Amino acid sequence: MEIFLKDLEKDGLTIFKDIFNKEDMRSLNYACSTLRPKVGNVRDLGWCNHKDVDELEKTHSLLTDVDWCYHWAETPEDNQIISNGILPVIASICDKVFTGKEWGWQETNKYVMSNFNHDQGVAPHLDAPYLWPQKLDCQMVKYLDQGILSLTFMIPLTNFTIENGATAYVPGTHKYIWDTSIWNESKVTHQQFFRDNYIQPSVEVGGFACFYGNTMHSVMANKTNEVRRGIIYRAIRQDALDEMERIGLG
Ligand SMILES: O=C(O)CCC(=O)C(=O)O
Repeated sequence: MEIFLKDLEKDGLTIFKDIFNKEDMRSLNYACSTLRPKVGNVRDLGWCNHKDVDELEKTHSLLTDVDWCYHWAETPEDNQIISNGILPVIASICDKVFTGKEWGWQETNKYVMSNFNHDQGVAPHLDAPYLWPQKLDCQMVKYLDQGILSLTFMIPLTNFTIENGATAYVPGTHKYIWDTSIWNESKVTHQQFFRDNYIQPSVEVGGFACFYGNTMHSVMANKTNEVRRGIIYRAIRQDALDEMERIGLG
């Protein structure tokens, strides 16, 4: 565990191997393959929020008739593999990383992410509570106590490879404080910076990636015809969760 924590501190990212039962993960993948997409990117339509997806559903079967580049579905709440297998393991890592500080899961961001054959370019970003696309001037890192504000877990349900779009990261970017109020204006710079510096670690079923929310990362092209699927959970320090509640951020 200590070595993982050191990696996390140095790079903002660490990969755990052979933690979960592979058969469990494969059966979870099967169960998740029929979940209703909630939001995502559709070829020729672009990003669709939940209202757009509701509209699309009026005329299309979401799982069979829509040409997704990627979509996110809500993680099942009542799944034993998640509740008894995955959550206790990643919660114990949060207890270590947040060292005595209270934390909780971001309730609005427990997703199953399916990545289909596509090449939509990179979309480098930071996670909550470091970046709020709907409220770019909210920069909690600048006024809350110092220290880690969030930890994201990306748990593969299929092997994540360079070919099928394993998540990519820029190591060390958690050491910087970004001015998110100019995030949109800086998009082209971020994309170039990202393309010049990213790593794309493969993560096999049974393992998972764990990274600070302010480590720059991106969804990547899937050049295969297989679906790359994973579950994402995010832990957020309690004072940031309280602040989110106060401001009305999800
Ligand atoms: O699906 C991926 O590889 C990345 C997803 C992601 O970056 C996110 O949800 O913040």
